[in-house]
Amino acid sequence: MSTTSVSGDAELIAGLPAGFRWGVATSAYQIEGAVAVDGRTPSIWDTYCRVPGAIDNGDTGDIACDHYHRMPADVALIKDLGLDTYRFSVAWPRVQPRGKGPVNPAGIAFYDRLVDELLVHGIDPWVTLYHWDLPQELEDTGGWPVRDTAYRFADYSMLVFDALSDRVDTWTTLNEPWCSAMLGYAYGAHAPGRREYPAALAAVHHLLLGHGLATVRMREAAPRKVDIGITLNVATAYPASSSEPDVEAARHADGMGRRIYLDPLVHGHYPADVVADLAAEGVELPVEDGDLELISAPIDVLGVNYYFSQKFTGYAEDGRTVDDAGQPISRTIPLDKPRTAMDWEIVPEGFTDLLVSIARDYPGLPMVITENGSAFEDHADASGFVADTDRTAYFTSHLAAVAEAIRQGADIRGYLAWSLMDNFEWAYGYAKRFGIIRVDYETQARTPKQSALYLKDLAQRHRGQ
Ligand code: IFM
Repeated sequence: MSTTSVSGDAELIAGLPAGFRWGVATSAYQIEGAVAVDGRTPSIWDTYCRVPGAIDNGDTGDIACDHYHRMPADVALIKDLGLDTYRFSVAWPRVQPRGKGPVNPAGIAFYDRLVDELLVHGIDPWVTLYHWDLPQELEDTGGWPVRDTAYRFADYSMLVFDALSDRVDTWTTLNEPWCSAMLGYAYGAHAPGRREYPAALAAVHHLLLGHGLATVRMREAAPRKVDIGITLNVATAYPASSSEPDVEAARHADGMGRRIYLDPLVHGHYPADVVADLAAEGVELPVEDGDLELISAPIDVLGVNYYFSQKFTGYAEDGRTVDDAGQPISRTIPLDKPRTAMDWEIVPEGFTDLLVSIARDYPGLPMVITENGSAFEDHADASGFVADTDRTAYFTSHLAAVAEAIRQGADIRGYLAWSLMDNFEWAYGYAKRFGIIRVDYETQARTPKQSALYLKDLAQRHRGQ
């Protein structure tokens, strides 16, 4: 494990290159609300939120932060924080209801206004095309485990690209395909709540195929130079010891979490060890001729979302190294670090190690941190202000980790904090708060937290240096 040598804000700022982006990120279902407005149809998340027990407290995204109706004021908040980039996602069922047919004029008009509002304030819009809100009708015909969904995604992407690419410079196809595939189809923890391991692996491939199809079509249609990429949630998998089972367990975790995405995207093939692991489980990726050429179409930027890293062991608690099915054990054990309210360990050195390893294994690929942040138990004072020293410290240590990775040679061009404001944290509902701006869900009042003022100050000082 590397140690982070950048300490102190001045040193941290000095370690970030000129032109480094400072921004914030959100996603459509987590903030917009207005789920039945202007022709939007249900997504898999609208459906999943109705499953009893699926979401803490029975919460839904029906209203969320009501951003759909408060968008200009929210953009003004970003402007007040002096941030230069806003990464948001487009709701597929808003723009293309039921996942087929022509663009919905009222739906795309919202994003059209949002882009204009951002540009008026000098903020760069960064569009994510898919942040998990698959139109329900496409799940009804099989969802991501079905190949056709990749083609539907490319068609939808072009509707958005045609409408906004005259003004939007940076495009992310998918946010965190691991979550869509594994949480959605293997573990049943996210919409659509399925627990079908082979289907989840088919989803991995079709998500990547959708990315490739959309990337190629957008590139061909681009009216000018635009940056196109994908965002992955990735982490460092540390072996618990140098014993063979522990090293194997970490290799397996790294393969399933990181290399199964990055190798086809950058090198044009799935990792041989991962393919062998899957074969041992009786699973084959549904690759057809030409798929890997599409998936490895060149990208301009890799979005990295980082929250925590983990340690892996190849031993079960009783010391066995295989499970009842004869498969090798790979399970996490604590690193013994402090934790956030998500119960995620705080491992900034894992961030440095991750970024340096990506730079080493996939050279020539510029990176932007498209999400990084933390949930803590916030306590607001009477005015709504939260003195979130814990979240602020998380930002300091993780920005220092980024600066350290840059010092070690990684090409990292920006940092977008997750998230602009408290929002719907998927299966946790509104119980977990990641925002740098507090949202009072009773009144929808927004109040910048201490961490927001901290990031504002850092960005300002970095620009002024
Ligand atoms: O809220 C999510 C986001 O939608 C995707 N990345 C991780 C965040 C925190 O869990």
